[in-house]
Amino acid sequence: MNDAMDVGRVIVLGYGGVGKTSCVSVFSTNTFADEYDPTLFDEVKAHVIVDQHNVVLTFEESGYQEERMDTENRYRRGDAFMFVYSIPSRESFQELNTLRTSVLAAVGKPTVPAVIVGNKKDLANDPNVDVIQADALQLANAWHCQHFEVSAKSREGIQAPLEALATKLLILHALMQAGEGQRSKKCTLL
Ligand SMILES: Nc1nc2c(ncn2[C@@H]2O[C@H](COP(=O)(O)OP(=O)(O)O)[C@@H](O)[C@H]2O)c(=O)[nH]1
Ligand SMILES: [Mg+2]
Repeated sequence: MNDAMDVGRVIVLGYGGVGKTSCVSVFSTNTFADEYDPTLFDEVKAHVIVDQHNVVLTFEESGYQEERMDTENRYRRGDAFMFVYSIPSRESFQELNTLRTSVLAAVGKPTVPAVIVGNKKDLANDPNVDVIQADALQLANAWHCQHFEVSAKSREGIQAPLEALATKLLILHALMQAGEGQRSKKCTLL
């Protein structure tokens, strides 16, 4: 197996308690804790194989308890964004638009590479389930990104957003390297 290729950094956003830490913990070490620890995790690396490439992604969790400047700097470090809501919480879903608007304002771009993840699918049969898939698909359509429903707890569907992010970043990484190659070729020619 070739050495792992570091393809970039994913910022994980969403309401407190939706399962940001849990999803990344499953991505990274396939571990899940029932206890809720509201502190943000430090950066976490996850390995995945896409297209026979051994890829490593770095995840960073964004939360509400940090200063605005810290949050903005965090957003600017991101190569891609994972927006997480909890399927049983309409409020956590509605929050995503506000979060994306803050990201776009911080990075000063009209769009960013992103995925939307609805977590806690294992609770989708609860009578108080609130986010229907059609609404989430509509949002993903508006943002031109992929949407996944997962359960960090049962692991259902959890690999798909990781692979989608890795594929996206691998392509961006390759494009960037090709761009740099072109530039350095021009330099030597000049
Ligand atoms: N039932 C269920 N609980 C989950 C799932 N993912 C996370 N949790 C629980 O939800 C709580 C908050 O999760 P956490 O990852 O810390 O949320 P964060 O604040 O977004 O990082 C914890 O008690 C987790 O055990 C899931 O897929 N299903
Ligand atoms: Mg957390």
